[in-house]
Amino acid sequence: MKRLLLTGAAGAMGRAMRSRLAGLAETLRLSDIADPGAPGLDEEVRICDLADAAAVMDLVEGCDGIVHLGGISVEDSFSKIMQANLLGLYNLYEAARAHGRPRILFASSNHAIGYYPQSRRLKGDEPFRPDGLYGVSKAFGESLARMYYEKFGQESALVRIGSCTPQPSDRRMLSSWLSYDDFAGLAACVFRAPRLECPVIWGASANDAGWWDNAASAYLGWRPKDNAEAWRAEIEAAGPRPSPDAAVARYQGGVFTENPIIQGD
Ligand code: NAI
Ligand code: 15L
Repeated sequence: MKRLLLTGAAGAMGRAMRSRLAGLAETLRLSDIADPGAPGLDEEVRICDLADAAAVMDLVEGCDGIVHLGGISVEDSFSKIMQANLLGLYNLYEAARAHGRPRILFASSNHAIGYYPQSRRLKGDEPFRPDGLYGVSKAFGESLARMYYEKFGQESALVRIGSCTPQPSDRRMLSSWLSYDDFAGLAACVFRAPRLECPVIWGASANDAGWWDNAASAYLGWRPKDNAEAWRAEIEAAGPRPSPDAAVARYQGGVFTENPIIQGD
C-alpha cells in the first residue's frame, strides 16, 4: 500500500501499532482527536474528530487501507459513544465510499457478545449479546460495515478483539488475550489477502484456554503465535480464583456485564 490510515493512534493500541504496522505501507497516516506526537520518517499526523464529517472526508482521501482503532473504548455515556462510535463510524464509511473503498480493519470488541457464558465456544455467526452501550456500538459498527459490503462491495475485517494488552493480567485474559504482535500479524493478513470480503474475526492469540473459533476466516491465513498460557502460573499465584458466580468468571465480557448505564454527557 502507498498510504495506511491508523485512527486512534494516540491510544494504547495505536501507540503499540505505530512501529508494528510501518512495513505495511510506504506512509502511515496517524490520526486521533488527541495528539499522537510528532511524525517520524514515513509518517503523517492528522488531528481529527471522527464526529466531524468534513474532516473525516479529508482524512481518508489518498488512503489505500484503514486500521480503525479510534473511538470510545470502554463503557461511557450514550452521548459520547454516539458521537465517536456511531456517527464517527458512519463518517468513516461514507468517506471510504467516496474515496475508492480502501479496506477497513474495524476494531470491534468481545463486548458485542459479552453476555455469552464463558462455557460457550463461539464461531462468530451467533446473535449479538452486547453487555453495555459500548458493546451495542460495536454491534452497530459490524452491522454498518456489513451493509456497506452488501450495498457497495466495501471490504472490512470485523475484528472482535478480546483483551489486547502487553501481557495477560487476570484469569479471564487467559482466554481473551491478544498480543500486540498477533494483532499486527492479523492486520498484515487482512491487507495482503487477495480476497477479504467482510468476515468476523476473533481477535485472540493462540490461547490454550481460548473461547473462539476462527475456522470461518481461516482463508486469510492468520495464525496467531502467542499464548496466554505462558502467564498462567504467575496469574494464578497473584490471587484466589473468583467465585464461579462472579461476572468475571461467568461471562465472556466479564465485569462489563455489571456496568450501569452511564447518564449525562
Ligand atoms: P484507547 O481508548 O486507548 O484508544 C482509543 C483512541 O481513540 C484514543 O486515543 C482516543 O483519543 C481516540 N478517540 C476517542 N474519541 C475520538 C474521536 N471522537 N475522534 C477521534 N479519535 C477519538 O483504546 P485502545 O485500547 O487502544 O483500543 C483501540 C480500539 O480497539 C478501540 O476501538 C477499542 O474499542 C478496540 N478494542 C480494544 C480492546 C483492548 O483490549 N485494547 C479490546 C476490544 C476492542
Ligand atoms: C474492550 O473492548 C476494551 O476496549 C478494553 O479496554 C478491555 O476492557 C477489553 O475490551 C476486555 O474485554 O478485556
